[in-house]
Amino acid sequence: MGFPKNFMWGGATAANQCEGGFHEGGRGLANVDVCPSGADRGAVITGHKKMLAMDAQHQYPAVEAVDMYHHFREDIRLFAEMGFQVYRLSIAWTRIFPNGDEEQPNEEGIRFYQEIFNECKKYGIKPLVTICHFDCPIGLIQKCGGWRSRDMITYYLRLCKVLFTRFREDVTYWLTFNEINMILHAPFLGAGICFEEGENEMQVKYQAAHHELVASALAVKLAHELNPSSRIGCMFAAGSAYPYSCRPLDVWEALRTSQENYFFADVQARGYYPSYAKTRLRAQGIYPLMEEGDTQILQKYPVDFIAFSYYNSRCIAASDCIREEAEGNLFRSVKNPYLKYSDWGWPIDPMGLRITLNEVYDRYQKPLFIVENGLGALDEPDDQGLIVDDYRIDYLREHIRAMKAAVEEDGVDLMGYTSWGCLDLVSASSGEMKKRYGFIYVDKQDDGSGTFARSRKKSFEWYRKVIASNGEILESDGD
Ligand code: BGP
Repeated sequence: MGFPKNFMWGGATAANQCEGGFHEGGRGLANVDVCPSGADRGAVITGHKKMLAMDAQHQYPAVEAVDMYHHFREDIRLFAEMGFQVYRLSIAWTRIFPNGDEEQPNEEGIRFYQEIFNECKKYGIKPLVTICHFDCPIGLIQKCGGWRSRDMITYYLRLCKVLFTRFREDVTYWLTFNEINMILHAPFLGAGICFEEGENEMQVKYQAAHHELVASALAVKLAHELNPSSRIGCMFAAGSAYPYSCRPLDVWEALRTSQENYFFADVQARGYYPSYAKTRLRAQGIYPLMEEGDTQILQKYPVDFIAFSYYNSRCIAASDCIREEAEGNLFRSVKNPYLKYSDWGWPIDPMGLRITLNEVYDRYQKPLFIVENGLGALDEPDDQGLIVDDYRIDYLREHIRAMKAAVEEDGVDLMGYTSWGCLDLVSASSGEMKKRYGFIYVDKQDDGSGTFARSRKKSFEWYRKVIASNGEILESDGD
């Protein structure tokens, strides 16, 4: 049986992590530009260190990133060579509205994305566009404090309207917010929020979440009005929460963690706040302000499909159980003794992808799309200058096998798969270049050196065969 014929294979990037050209084409400054690499990054992305401009003491990796702004033709040609049928990219908000609150968009920014879509079309690649991937204009952070303000809904919808109208013929698949649940873990990155001394952070985060959820529902409405054939999805960072043991307290804690993670998609897919969230928020004294009509908006405009990133599962223990911690996709959890770990300490759990796919599909019964998955690793060229990334091939192969089992044996309705960082780009959590995910190596190093030259890693040819065989050929040559 295998993958359905119309299954979409491809790769994913985000504007701030690959484009660079931060001051070109009339682009304005965004939160993502002022997130430095190094020790302060954590405090900045979590909203605990206010940095709304660049200073001389820090390095800002998004400024140049991997210069896709000037290399996109070459990059898309390479994607086409691998046989991509879909390319997930995001729009840099400040290319379209440099300050965020202009009445008219910046035509140069629109032209840039039009050229990208033209290139994709040339090769028959469908764009899957994230409207907002960790991206908020500094102008709006200064004006209204980012998504803590309800005014953001207006500015966001202004962006959506321009995108849905101007790219009506080019884009069918849209995602409203990347990893919307990241508001809870990296609120400056996810929502442009800087906390004030002594304020109730949970209240601010859930207020911002409410604004994004309403904005997301209104974007669904607008997309369908402007183009009834468009399909619009939510996107959250997934990864099942396993109980550390079968002790009921551990099982309970895992369930609670999992509900916290599903909260956003629950609202976006089902159209209402789940009762566990309402009750628990109230119990903590958190009351997000809602306007009349919000409930109806959420209810009337659920998403068409559910997209998610999957890097790893998480292992959860009750708080009275002290265990060794593991790293993960901005989430921490306890170390799972049954799993291997990446160079960055992230668990590697292909079976967890099958579990997650089943869990998400059971919960929502809507088509799913895996829009991020991959291995961040140190890539060292061999004597011939080739990156022999068998570890990446192993990781992806096992995850694709798990995905295949979910489709073939469990009946999960899966639209496609875009592996993360199909060409090397800046890491979101650490700001490093040396944490590489790509099939395409980019000569750009953490000290800022490098020519931006692109070259094919061993995984490039492997993925080409995977796509050409619609996921049937998964072994690499010589295995
Ligand atoms: C997700 C983000 C991506 C990406 C990925 C890998 O959280 O949506 O932007 O970066 O994780 O994470 P990292 O870059 O931290 O390795």
